Amino acid sequence: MYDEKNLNHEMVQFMDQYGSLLHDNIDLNDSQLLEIYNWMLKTRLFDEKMVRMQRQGRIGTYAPFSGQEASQVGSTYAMEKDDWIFSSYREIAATMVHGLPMQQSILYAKGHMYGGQSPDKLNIFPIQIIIAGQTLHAAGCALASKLKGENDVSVSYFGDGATSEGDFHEALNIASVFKVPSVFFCQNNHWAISVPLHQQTASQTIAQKAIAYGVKGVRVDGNDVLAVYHVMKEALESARNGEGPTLIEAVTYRQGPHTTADDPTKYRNNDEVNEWAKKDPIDRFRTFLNKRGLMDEDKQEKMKGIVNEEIEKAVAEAESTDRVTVDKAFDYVYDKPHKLLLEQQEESRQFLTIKEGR
Ligand SMILES: Cc1ncc(C[n+]2csc(CCOP(=O)(O)OP(=O)(O)O)c2C)c(N)n1
Repeated sequence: MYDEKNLNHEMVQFMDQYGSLLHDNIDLNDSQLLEIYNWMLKTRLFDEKMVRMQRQGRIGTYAPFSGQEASQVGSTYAMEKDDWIFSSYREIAATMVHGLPMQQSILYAKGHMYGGQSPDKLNIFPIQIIIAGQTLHAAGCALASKLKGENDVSVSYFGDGATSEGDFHEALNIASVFKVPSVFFCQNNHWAISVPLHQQTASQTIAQKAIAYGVKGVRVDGNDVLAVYHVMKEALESARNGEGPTLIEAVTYRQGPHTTADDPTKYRNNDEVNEWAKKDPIDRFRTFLNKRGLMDEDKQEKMKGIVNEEIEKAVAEAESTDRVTVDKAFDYVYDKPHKLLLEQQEESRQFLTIKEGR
């Protein structure tokens, strides 16, 4: 018999809320620290731009991730190029750090046919909308890598709401039984649309769910980019060493709405939002860098300018990308052409010709 209240998943922290170091064993050099900050700033400005573009009718419904940059950037920065990402709609920062070009995310938000198509040689699966479905894909990919003797790790990103889904439990179970090289990265942003965390689970933490599956569970301050980087590094190493999966719970907060289609003031109160605003991951890391003499206002403004230019360029490229007709969708189902699909493609071409009166 054990006492649920005595389960101990202390939250790993490297920096306090005021950007002061709690550990002196960070193994990142100055240029890496600045690179991480640059990613956080870039993805925040990108996110804000996307929300404005949605309001202008230039993209479709969009799921903002502001507030979750430390979780996403810190974790992906720890990954190797060959590692796989299986993400949902809110993990744009993670996929960008792993190499997905900005304009690809814009094309996706514009509903472009090729928006969900990862460029060749990028180990990033298309965005998953079915909550928790990607955890199974990651477990399967990790099993395949293990059987083939490859050295990569499959990382699935998902929210706290996903842990209420059967897929999440099945994925953890199978990944654990076969000891596959996988990391399950939960961004506990406290809300699944309008459903608060305490209505998703009666467990004290999400990390402790790992115990039931015989895998390692870690709880980390998801607004502390240094802590996230380090716990992720360890989890990846352990997966690569054949020690099986880790479940990471990154405790963070979604500052904006679930998507641009909902109004969070209808379901959560301002006190909560203001409390979390004080824990903003970018402000915290900037204070840390300031204290180290690595950042000041001038540098910050310069960085912002460069990043904004990059974003505008990506937007212009995405907006000038030609639209394609629906028959092109058949080209990307299988690696090699398939008779039945070719028939359907021909049918769709004929349909388009009739519809457009060609
Ligand atoms: C299987 C399934 N059920 C319901 C939905 C509708 N839905 C879209 S987002 C969402 C909430 C997901 O919350 P969470 O997993 O915490 O991720 P977050 O959006 O906070 O990143 C739901 C229920 C869906 N996409 N898939």
